[in-house]
Amino acid sequence: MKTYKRTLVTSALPYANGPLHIGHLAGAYLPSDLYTRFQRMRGTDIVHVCGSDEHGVPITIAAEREGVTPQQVVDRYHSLNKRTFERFGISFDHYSRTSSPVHHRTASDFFLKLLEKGVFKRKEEWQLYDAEKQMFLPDRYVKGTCPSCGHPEAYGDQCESCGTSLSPSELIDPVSALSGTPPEKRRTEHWYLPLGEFQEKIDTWIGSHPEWKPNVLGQCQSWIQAGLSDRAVTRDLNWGVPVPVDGADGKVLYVWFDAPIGYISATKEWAEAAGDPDRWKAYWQDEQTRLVHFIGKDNIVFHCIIFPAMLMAHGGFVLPEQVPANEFLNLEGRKLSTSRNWAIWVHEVIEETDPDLLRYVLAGTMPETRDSDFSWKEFQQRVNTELADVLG
Ligand code: B3M
Ligand code: ZN
Repeated sequence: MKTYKRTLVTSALPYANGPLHIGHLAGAYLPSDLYTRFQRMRGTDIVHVCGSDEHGVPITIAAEREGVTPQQVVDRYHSLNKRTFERFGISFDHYSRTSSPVHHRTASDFFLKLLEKGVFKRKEEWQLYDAEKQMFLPDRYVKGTCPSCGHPEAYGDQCESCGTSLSPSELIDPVSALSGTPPEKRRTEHWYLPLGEFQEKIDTWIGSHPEWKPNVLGQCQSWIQAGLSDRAVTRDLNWGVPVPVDGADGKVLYVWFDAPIGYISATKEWAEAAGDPDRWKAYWQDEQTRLVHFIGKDNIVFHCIIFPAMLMAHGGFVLPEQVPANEFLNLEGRKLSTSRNWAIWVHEVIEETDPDLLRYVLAGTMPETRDSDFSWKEFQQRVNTELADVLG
């Protein structure tokens, strides 16, 4: 068995577009915290990093909806979520944010390194453009009639009524969600990561991890069997890490390109704060580091295929040793939903309940192998019988 000198734990960077709910906790942050606390007690050299994911369409949509700037959105939710984690007892060694200067530099340099190595393909393509707002429209910004169920308000990436995943060109009578006008098509250019070229390496590497959870391996294998293809790593958007190339005005790195690099930036900031700026390197570049990504199941492909391919393309980095992804937690038998306001908000519930009670119950009902359910009835029962009666 391989021996390790140190462990780096990362927890998925939550989007700073809303407050945290108990599904976030049960999916990634409570398991990562339990693991880290246990390893610390055993004397393991371990660092746990996280931070706010502050880029991409999830943020600009929230800003649009609330009628404020993206900066105001991320400032508000970054501080709220950081404080909520602290009060809930999630013991990160560092909680960063992707708008930080260290991150912008790290993500730019990473992109430039791949550019220099000739990794990317450049492709010209047609994209929908809102002439009134003078901007290209990401999938979510296009609305129209669903070709599958006829729902009149389907989005360019998905119909929320029937769940079909779509591309904007499939929508019937598409309009811009921003101006309501029909979009036109314009030429644009983007950088692509040719994932297909990494297919064999990724396949062999994942094959060397039969110990990964079946839900994780299952998703990876279905992606690999379908064949990996080129993925655009830039977007026409004015919110994000600017593409660090002359003539790329109005283009930013795709949020799923920059966000995982946020783990590296967070480790750099941690090292700097610890007074040893170069110390991050041991955690990312030394073979004897065990890298562990705690995530929810919707993030599996990014952490098990795309980010590892980026790390392989760059060279000099360790790859994840474990990616313990959890399934989803439901609430009283229904899917948690921020937009339908079906959630228990962590910052609210800890005003009324001792966080340790919630930690205890969530730890016992965590969706480790399949979706699980949280109910107040079960919370009451477990607290009364297991904690008050048995432990008490
Ligand atoms: N912010 C997605 C999510 O919250 C994304 C995770 C990034 S981890 C690098 O589900
Ligand atoms: Zn539909």
